[in-house]
This record gives sequence, structure tokens and C-alpha cells, in this order.
Amino acid sequence: MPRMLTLTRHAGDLSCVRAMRTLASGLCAALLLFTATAVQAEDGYALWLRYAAPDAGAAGPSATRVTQLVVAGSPGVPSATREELQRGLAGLQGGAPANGDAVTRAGALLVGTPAASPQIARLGLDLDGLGGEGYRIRSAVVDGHATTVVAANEDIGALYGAFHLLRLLQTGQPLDGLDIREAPRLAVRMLNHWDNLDRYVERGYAGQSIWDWHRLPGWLDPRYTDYARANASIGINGTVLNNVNANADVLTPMYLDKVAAIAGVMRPYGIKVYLSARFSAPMEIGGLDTADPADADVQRWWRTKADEVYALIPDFGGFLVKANSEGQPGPQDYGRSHADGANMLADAVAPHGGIVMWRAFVYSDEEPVDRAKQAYNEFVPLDGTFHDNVLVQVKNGPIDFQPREPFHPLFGGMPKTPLMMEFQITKEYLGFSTHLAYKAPLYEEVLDADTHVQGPGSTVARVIDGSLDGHALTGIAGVANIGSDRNWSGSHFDQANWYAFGRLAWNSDLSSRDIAVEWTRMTFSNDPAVVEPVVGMMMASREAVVDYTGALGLHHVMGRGHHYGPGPWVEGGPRADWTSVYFHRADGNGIGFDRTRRGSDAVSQYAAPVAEVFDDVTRTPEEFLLWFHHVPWSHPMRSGRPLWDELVLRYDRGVETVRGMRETWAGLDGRIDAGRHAQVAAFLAIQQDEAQWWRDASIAYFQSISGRPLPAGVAPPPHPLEHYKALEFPHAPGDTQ
Ligand code: GCV
Repeated sequence: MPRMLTLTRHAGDLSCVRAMRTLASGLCAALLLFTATAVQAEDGYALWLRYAAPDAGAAGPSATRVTQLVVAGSPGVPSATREELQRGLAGLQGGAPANGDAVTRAGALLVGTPAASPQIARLGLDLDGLGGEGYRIRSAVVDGHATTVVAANEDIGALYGAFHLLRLLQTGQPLDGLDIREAPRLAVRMLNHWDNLDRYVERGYAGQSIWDWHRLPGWLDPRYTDYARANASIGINGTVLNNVNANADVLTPMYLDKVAAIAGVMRPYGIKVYLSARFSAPMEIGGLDTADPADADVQRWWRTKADEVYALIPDFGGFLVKANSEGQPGPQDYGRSHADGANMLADAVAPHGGIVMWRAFVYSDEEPVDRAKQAYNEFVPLDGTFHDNVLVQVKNGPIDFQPREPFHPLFGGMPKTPLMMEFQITKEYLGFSTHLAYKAPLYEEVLDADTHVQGPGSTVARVIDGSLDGHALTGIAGVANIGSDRNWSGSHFDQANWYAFGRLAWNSDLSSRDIAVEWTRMTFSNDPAVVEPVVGMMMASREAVVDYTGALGLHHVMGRGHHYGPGPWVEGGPRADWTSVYFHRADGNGIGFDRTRRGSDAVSQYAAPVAEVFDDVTRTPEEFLLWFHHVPWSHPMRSGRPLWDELVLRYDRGVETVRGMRETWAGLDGRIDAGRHAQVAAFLAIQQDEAQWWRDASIAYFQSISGRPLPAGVAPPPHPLEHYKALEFPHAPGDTQ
């Protein structure tokens, strides 16, 4: 990382100003040089692990200093733990503490397991129920010395505890009187990379894939270690390296060597490597003439392939599969079910302790049924037929990662099958990398949604953490927003979505606001004059995107293919269910998809109390109105306005919120390092322009259908509809290849 010598704003500046008055200018210049501090250039590479010394104006920086570091354990995870603590404490305290093998002085930090440390064992801390990944952080007296203890049953728990402790220090929390007990709710907390082997990232807006396949295994980019550190810091313990639209080559010996090299970097950080498996691989790289899961040769091929993978990577996690979806091969090509396909692969990895994550993102345009209903129709009859090491991976909503969707009806619909949540961290539908859209409120809204399947409180979070139906195998996946860009995620604020995903994967009870505060403090500053406005921007941002792209339950109204910008007019083409008009169904009378019992009856896929609400236009929350109902343009809204006026005002509200975010950010000039401030400012300007574009184009289109006048005082779109329809973006990033 480049280093540069800059003058930081701290107490030294002020004393210098005072000194200026009394000292000769030459002397002051010398004093300035003396107080100048070498700081990291702020290019975003360090993510939330900057370990910057507490800044001036920070609220309550920890007064406690760690004087001695004792990490118990041998190479592997404990070495990673020691290195991270040394790095973190050196930055945060302005110097690394002394290393030791045992606590010998006050102010020590003792980290490890009772098995590795007699001093931890003697404390007799209750570690029951924490599993391998949980930990305790306790202020204790060790052999007569005041000590902070991070204790866990296994080394990885101690690493997670170390990161927790560093988070406390980074956010200025005191280290006194600590008594923290943490364990993750979900077993598998993973990223899904939609990265192709040629380094193109599908729906990726942060450069190329970080996996430099061509140079692997000979060249292990140091970035892999930093990726592992960042993920471990938020408790992510798995990564699927390649796109679900998979290339079978990743399973060839040449690529498996490369995968094994990556797995070696991930291992000390508790991260297992997984691969997306192409269902037709036995034909493409195995020389068979079928991939039928009932065929003995096919079964043998997968078993042998699994043996080969595990011989190279003993802790390999397993396979993720997209089958019979959007053109991918699958068991239905042979008249077999999704369960047949999943179970065959599950049997291949089971002897090695592997799992299969089988995606439920399936729909077919040959099927006349509402696309929102198809996954449920396909999978619910299979409930109870999947083998024990299969997780069915379900997107948060029934369509496709829209800015807002109701929760997927499969949550609660398959009690005998462990369901894994799939969120999208990358912002395919929320403005790519240039729009500021903090997605934690979206994740939180879905996790907190009540399925009512076992009465009130049957939240989606409880479905996926297994507590509702007694499943031990549990998981969550986030489609990564990581690429080769220096700042990893394409924008500084998109790092927050990676961070928030991990934090919620660890503990779904955390609030999106608290996570935003934590992230802001670590990423930008502990200064309340920064934290409050930045968190305010973040918390308003997702709703702003909903407003300017289409509020009140509108969905799938973006540009065709690349999904960049507005496209409510999109119709025709290869598939009806890839058009906008299929979803908004606007006509002269009204707008919205009738999914009530009188329409497609998608509402009946939810438990009765939820179905009742969604079926009733007067009880459906307005944010889902047009998702479930086709209503007249004059439909009275709770505001007292007709629907058309409300919709138009929401578009304006979205643009206005972005304008406000931009103003707030401009006010932070001088409080945030210049490089990051400038890029965020430029991106907010892009967002404001594009929000305006979304608003203008959408109003122009829907007005051409509704024929209604704009509400009083609302500005008409500056161009005719044809102007917006004619815009083309042939090289927009992230499109399917
Ligand atoms: C990986 C959407 C995206 C596709 C993606 C697909 C999926 O359709 O646009 O790019 O493919 O979801 O989740 O499989």
C-alpha cells in the first residue's frame, strides 16, 4: 500500500498555531515537520480494518492500552490471530505491545483456547454452548495481573474474538469490565462469487475477478490474504469461487490445483472453499454421454471427482448448483427432479463431510404460471426428499433481488428441508457501484419478516437459523460485490454492504443502523460530526433507490439485459418474463400485478394470516401494493392522494433524498480524507443525475399509459418518452456474457 507523508489534523496543529505567534517561522516549520504523521493513503483498500489511531474529536477513545500480547497456540489460525492483533494494536495504539508466551504484566491481552493456554484453562470460563466458532471476551485477573481474555473452544473462535476486540478498540469502546459471549446463529456464512474463469464478473461492478486464475497456483496475490482477513473479521466462513452459471473446467485437475492454492490461503482464517458445479460436467470434461443423475456411470464420475477434490483440499466445503434455470443444465433434462440431482451430488461429497447448496431460483417462460409462483410450485412437493447434507438456497424474494420484494414464500413452505438465504450484495438492481444504497435495511426487513407459519414470531430469520423446524445445517449466502478495484467493491460505500452482510449473517438481531454506525466509525471516523450525517445518509439511501426506480411494489422495470437504468417500456424479446410490462401490467385503467386469489393467486403460497393481508387491497402494506394488486390510477392512498399522484411524488422524493445526501456529503469536506471524499462526491453526482433520469423516464412512460396530468407543481420530464427509449448502453458492465 502506498504511504505518504501528510499533515494530519490533530492537537499538534493547534499547538503549532499558538507556537506560530511566539516562535520564528523557521522554528515553527521544524515543529510542523516534527508533528507530521506518516499515514496510509486513504484509497479504501484497508476496508474497515484501517486500525487508524483515534482521531481528534472521537467520542470516548479507549483509555486502556494493551501492554502485552499473548496468543496461545501453534501455526495456522493462531498465527493469523497474532498477526492481526499485532497489526491492529500497532495502528490503534501507535505501537505494538510486547509479545509473550504467558501473561506477566497488567494490561495484557490473552487469547486462545483452554487446551492451548494453562492460564485460560485455570480461569474456568464457561464456554459451553459456544461451539467451535463462538468466544468469550472477559476482563479478568490472570496470575495477579489485570488482563483482557479472549477465550474459545477452538482457534477459529479465538480469531473471531480477536476481531471483536479490535472492533471495540476501533470504535472507541472502553476495555474495562468486559463480559461478552458470542456465537454465530448460522453454520454456513458465505460469499458467492459470480466470477468466470476469464475473470469477468457477472453483475460485478468492481473490476475483474480477484481470482487471478491464469497466474495461480504459482502467484498467490497478497490480496487473497487481505480478502480472508476482511471476511474473517465479520465471521464469513465460506466462499464459492466461481459463477453459478458455471464452467465445468473448474473441476479439471489444472483448475483444482489453483483452487487448492486459494484454499491454502483461506484456511488460517477459517474460510472453506466451495465451487459451483456445472451439472453437465460429466459430459463436458468426463467424456460421458449423459449427466443423468440416475445413471451409475454419472454417479461414479461425481464420486470419483469428489474424492479427487478432497484429496487436494481436505476441508473443501462442497458444491453450489444452479440447475434448470436460465438455460443451465440440470436433472430435469433427464426427467429427474431437483432432489434427484441434489442428492446424487450430496452422496458424492457426504463421505468427506461436504454439503450441496441447491438453488431454488428456477422459472420457465414455457410455464404460463406467474413467475413469482414457480419456485414454490417446483420445490414444495420435494420437501423432505433431500438428503441430510443438502441446503436449498432461496433468494430473499420470489423474483430477483429487486430493490424491494416481499419475502420468498418458500421460507416457511418447506419445513422438512433446511433453507439457506441468498442475498445479493452486488447492486445489480440498485444502481451498480455508483449509487449509494446501503442494503442492510433490505436484509433486515427480510430477516424480520414474519412468515406466521407457526404463529406470530415465525420470522424468516428463524426459518433459516433452523430454530423453527429443528435443523442443524443452516446457512446464508451473499452474492459478492468484490473485484480487482483498489477499493474492492467499486465504491467506498459498497464496502458497507459486504460488511453488513457478514455482521447480519453472524447475528440477525443486529440493527442495520447499529451496523452502519460501527462501519462508519471504522471506515471513516469516530468523530460524531462525521458518524451522524454519514449514518443518516446510509439509512435513507435504500428507500431513496426504491422511490426513484419505482415505489409502491413496482418491480423489474429496468433496462433489458444489462439492467442499467430505467426500462418500464421493455416488452417483446425472447421471454415475456424478462420484460417490464409482464410485471407492471400498466394499462389505461390502472397498474400492478394482480397476485390475489382473483388473479395469479401467488398470495396463497403464504401462510393464511399473511395471505389474508396480501389478498386484501386495504390491508396490503403500500410498499407492496402493486406487487400484489392491479389497482386503478385513481386508487386512494393513505396520504389521501390518488395512486398516480403518489407514485409521481415518490419519484420526486427519491431524487430529493439523493440531492440531500449529496449536500450532506459536501458538508463533510475536510473531515474525510480528500481522496475518498472526492470519489464519493463524484459518485453522488452521478447518482443524482441517474435518479433524475429514472424519475423522468418512468414518469414519461407511465404518463403515456395513464394519460393523467402531473400533480400541481410537479415538473414535467424534460424530454419526450422516445428520447429515453432510444438510449442504448451496449457496453454496460456486468451483463451476462
Ligand atoms: C448468475 C439474475 C441475474 C443473472 C444471474 C441470475 C441467478 O437473473 O441477472 O445474472 O445469473 O439472476 O441468480 O442465477
